[in-house]
Amino acid sequence: MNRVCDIVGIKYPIFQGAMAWIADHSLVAAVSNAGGLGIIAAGNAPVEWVEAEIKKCRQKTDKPFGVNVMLLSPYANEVAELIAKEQVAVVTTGAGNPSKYMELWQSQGIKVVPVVASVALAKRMEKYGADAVIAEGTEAGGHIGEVSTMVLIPQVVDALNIPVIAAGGIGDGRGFAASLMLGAEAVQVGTRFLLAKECTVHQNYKDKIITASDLDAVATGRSTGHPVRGIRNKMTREFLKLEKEGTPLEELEQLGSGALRAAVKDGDVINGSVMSGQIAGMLTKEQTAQEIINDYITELATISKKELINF
Ligand code: TUI
Repeated sequence: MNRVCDIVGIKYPIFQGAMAWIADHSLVAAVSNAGGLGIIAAGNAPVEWVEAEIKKCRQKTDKPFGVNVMLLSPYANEVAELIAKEQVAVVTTGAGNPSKYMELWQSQGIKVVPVVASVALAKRMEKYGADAVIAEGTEAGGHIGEVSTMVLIPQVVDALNIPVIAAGGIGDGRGFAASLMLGAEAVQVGTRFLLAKECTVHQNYKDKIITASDLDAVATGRSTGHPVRGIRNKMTREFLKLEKEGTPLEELEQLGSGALRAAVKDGDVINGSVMSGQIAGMLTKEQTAQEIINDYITELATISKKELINF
């Protein structure tokens, strides 16, 4: 029995992380059809795009899938209402506190699973009736918190009664097993699913992940209060230099805006933002979503059968 599988109605306790501009119906349906939970990333997209993606996803799978609301988006309110109207199975949220939407979603029977990066927000989410939380460590890609997965997960698990899903740096069955040992009941995987054959991100972006080494996924924007992790390139070097020089926030934000789209859609991995988790250094190949999920499950099974204590 796995509480997360029961709550969201999936076979394997593996969520696909919502990656803005990247996680569309093609990846999401593939992950859900493979027994995990695919999640459409609304990101900064207008509500019409999200609605069309939900419809296309429903044509490709009859399995549950989710939609993620990026709470810094100018369209967050409209996307939140769309999710209620469409009665999407699961909603996840990122980059903020979703409490003002939770009653609306719960009234429609939607499972609510916020992403948190601290114990304080995790506790608040449980109080508001969240069904589970995704606790995301700073190893993750994109917009990140400060605490590592290893340290965050057991503290969130101790503070909550609802299930915890671990995210950030979980690149194979070893990370999956470790997450379960820390008390998580499921994992969320972003960067590795970016390398899924069904993932429509530009090939240059995939190649940048495949060739990255352990030190290449750097955080920029700490001084802006919105740190973002991505693969080191001309853009991150310029951003860090400007930050050091004390460039005004507005100018920095201008540099960041549009940069993710440029990398994802145009393949501009030099001036664009190649958001990625620290686990990129371990990833070497493209696979189908089904192969990725099978790898996690078989590796976990092997580890579980191993004698872990043999001093
Ligand atoms: O949201 C993410 N990761 C993201 S969102 C994104 S799109 C974007 N594009 C350009 C600039 C910025 C974002 C790319 N990656 N992960 C979930 C996450 N949420 N990580 C950390 C948090 C978080 C942090 C602080 C959640 C809540 C929070 O505090 C909220 C509060 O009010 O207490």
